[in-house]
Amino acid sequence: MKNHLFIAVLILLVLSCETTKKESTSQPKDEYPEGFPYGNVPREKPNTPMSAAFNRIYDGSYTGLECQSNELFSTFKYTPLKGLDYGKKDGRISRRDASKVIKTNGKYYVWYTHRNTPTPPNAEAGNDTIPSRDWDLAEIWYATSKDGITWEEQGVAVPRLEKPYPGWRSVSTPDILVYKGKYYLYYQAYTEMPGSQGKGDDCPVAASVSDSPDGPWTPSNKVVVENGPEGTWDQFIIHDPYPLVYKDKIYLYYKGEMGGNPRVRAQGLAIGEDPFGPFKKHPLNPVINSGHETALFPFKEGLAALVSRHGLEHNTIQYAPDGVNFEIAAITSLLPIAPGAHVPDAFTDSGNGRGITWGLCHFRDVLKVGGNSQSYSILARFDCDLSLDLDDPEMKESDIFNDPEINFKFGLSEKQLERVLGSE
Ligand code: AAL
Repeated sequence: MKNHLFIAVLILLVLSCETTKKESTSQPKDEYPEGFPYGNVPREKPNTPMSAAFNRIYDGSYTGLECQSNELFSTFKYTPLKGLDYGKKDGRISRRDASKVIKTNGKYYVWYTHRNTPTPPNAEAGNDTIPSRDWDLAEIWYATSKDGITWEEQGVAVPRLEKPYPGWRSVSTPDILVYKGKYYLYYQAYTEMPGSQGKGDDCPVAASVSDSPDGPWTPSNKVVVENGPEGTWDQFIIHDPYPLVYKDKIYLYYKGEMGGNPRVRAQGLAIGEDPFGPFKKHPLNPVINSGHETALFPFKEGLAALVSRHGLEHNTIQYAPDGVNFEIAAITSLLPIAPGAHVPDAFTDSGNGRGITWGLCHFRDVLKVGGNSQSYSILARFDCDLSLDLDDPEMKESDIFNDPEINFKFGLSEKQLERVLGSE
């Protein structure tokens, strides 16, 4: 009995010390009479003076009070695909820039840039048979899958077109639209070698239509999303066409490059009612100030976007309640490159978008030879929790513990080492 009493007294003493310790570390009462509350981030904005940082949590554009409760925050996990053959893995066969993944006929379908050339890409030596870029002299191929990991390549969907039609040099970077019972593939349609005559990766967008996801595909044989007029932000480049059905129309997002050194990439929006156009570019273009290949998906009444790689707001997930005025909803890392998300409600225009949990992406420059124009790319799968219908706490972890060797692989360049060692 005495022992139990002694233990109880001891516990009470410890607890009272703990409380005293916590109180002693909180703000002095006279500065914040109420003090910023202890515990997780309060659900309601506290009635106390707050810093810009904490005001931002409540009044900013984030869609959650912390990572765990932010439906538009996720980390990303990657899985290699099975079933796709890259030959001798010497840069001659490449797959990249996957479309959105759709499910039909009881299986998943994906379309992508497929290149199979006698040599790897060579920016200086490109010609009628040597590709100047990883996506030059390419076709649109497709594959199907039961589980999104093992894929069966079905072959070509859209080959290079005949001259002089747009896409005779190369067709790449496809995306899919299912609209009024038909299937449409949009793609970058090259009429000259990327990078030729000192130009950039210049191209417009064309499209093809089919009654079936398995084809045959009939080309538009015309440009569907035009380059902008001279002197405008998208005068040379219309990349990464990405159609959704939203507000009863086709909302086709795309990447433009605004020039500059390094180039500034931004995302534009063109809206149409006929899949082969005309598409009217939004007067507020560009609508996203960063990113590169940008996957978007319906979320609640608006649209969300995975904004990766480039720009002031790279590595963010953004949200526009109107599909036009995007704000930062979350900051993340390890975003997929060239994501082709599985977006079950991409074309349903439900007004209550549910979000995404996986898709395909690519890893480029696999040979690590020069830039990505000297090598090849592989497709891979990404998983995440950006869905209102999934609750996967592991995907809400922001703290990534990589094997240190991964970080050491991205060590200082020779030039940096010289600077650091002061021997410059
Ligand atoms: C991709 C996309 C477009 C570019 C090139 C191939 O990531 O942005 O398609 O043209 O790179």
